[in-house]
Amino acid sequence: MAKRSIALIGAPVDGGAGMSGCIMGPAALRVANIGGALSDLGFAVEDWGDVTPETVSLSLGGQTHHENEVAGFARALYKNGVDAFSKGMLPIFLGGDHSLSMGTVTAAARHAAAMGKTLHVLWLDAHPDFNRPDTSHSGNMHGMSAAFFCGEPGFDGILEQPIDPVDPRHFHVFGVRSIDQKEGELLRERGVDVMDMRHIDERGVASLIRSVLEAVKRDDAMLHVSLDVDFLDPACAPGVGTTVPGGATYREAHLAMEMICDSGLMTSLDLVELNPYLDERGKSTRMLVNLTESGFGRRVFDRPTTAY
Ligand code: 4U7
Ligand code: MN
Ligand code: MN
Ligand code: MN
Repeated sequence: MAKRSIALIGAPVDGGAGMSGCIMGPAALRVANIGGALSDLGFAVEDWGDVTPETVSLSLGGQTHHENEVAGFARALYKNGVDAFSKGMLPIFLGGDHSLSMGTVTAAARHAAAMGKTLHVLWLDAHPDFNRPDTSHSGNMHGMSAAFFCGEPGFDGILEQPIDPVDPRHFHVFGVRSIDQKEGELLRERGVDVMDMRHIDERGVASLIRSVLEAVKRDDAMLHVSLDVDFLDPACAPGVGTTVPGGATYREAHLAMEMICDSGLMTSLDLVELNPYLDERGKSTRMLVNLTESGFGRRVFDRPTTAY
C-alpha cells in the first residue's frame, strides 16, 4: 500500500487554554524537525505553515473566554483539513491548545460523511474535554472541544456551517484521570467510551487499544487521533499547562502509537497542548516527535505484528 502524503498544518492558538505558551508549540515541533523525522520514515511531507485565523465576532455567553480567537482558528483549520483530506493526504495538526480540535475533528467528520463513512476519535488525554459553556467552571475552551464536535448544544456560530457530529459512542477517551462532575454525568448519559487510568492499570494498554482499533475496523471508519501532552505522566512530559499525576509512561504511550501505526487505520492526528515555555530542555517537544515517529512506523526491531 502506498504511503499517504502528510500535510503539517500549524495551529498556534492558545486562547483556549488557561495559560499562554501553546502559541509556541508549532515552532518548537518544527525546531525538533518533525517534518524531517517523517521524511526519514519514507513519507512525502508538505509543511503548509501556520494557518491564518479568520476574524470572528461572536459571544457564547456565560464566562467562556476567547471564543473569537478559538472560532477563528477552528474555521481556518476546518478548511485546511477538508482540503488536505480531499487531496488524499494525512494531516498532522501542530498545536496549539486543544480547542483546535473543534476545527480538525469536524473537518475529518465532514470528509468521512462525504465518503459515506463514519469517524472514530481516539482522545489520548488526562481530561475528556467534554464540558459545554454551561457546565465549565473555568470557561476555558480547550476543555470543551469534544463536547462541540459530538454535537452538544451551546456552541452556535463557532463554524459557519452545521457540523457532522461524531457519535459519542465512537469517541474513545484514553488515559483520563481528571473529570469534572457535570462533565462525568454527560459522558455517561451520552455513552462515551471512557478508558480511565485505572482501567488501563487493570487491563493494560494493548487490550484496550486493540478494542478501539477493532471497532474502527468493524465500522470501516476513519480514525482521528488527538494527542494531548498531558496524556503523558508529567515525569516524561512537563511542558504542558495542565499536568496531572499518574499519566501514561514512556512505554505505554509508545505502545499505543505503535499499535495505531500497525493497524494502518489512522487518517489524521492532532499534537496539542505543548507549552515550550514550561518545558525542560526540549524534553516534551522531543517526546511528541518521538511518539509521532512511532505512530508512523519507527520500530525498535521489526517483527511480524498482530494483523487487524
Ligand atoms: B485539556 C478542566 F476544570 N476540565 O474544563 C476545564 F479541570 O485540553 C480542564 O485537556 C480542561 O488540557 C483541560 O477547565 C483541557 C478543568
Ligand atoms: Mn485536552
Ligand atoms: Mn488534557
Ligand atoms: Mn460502531
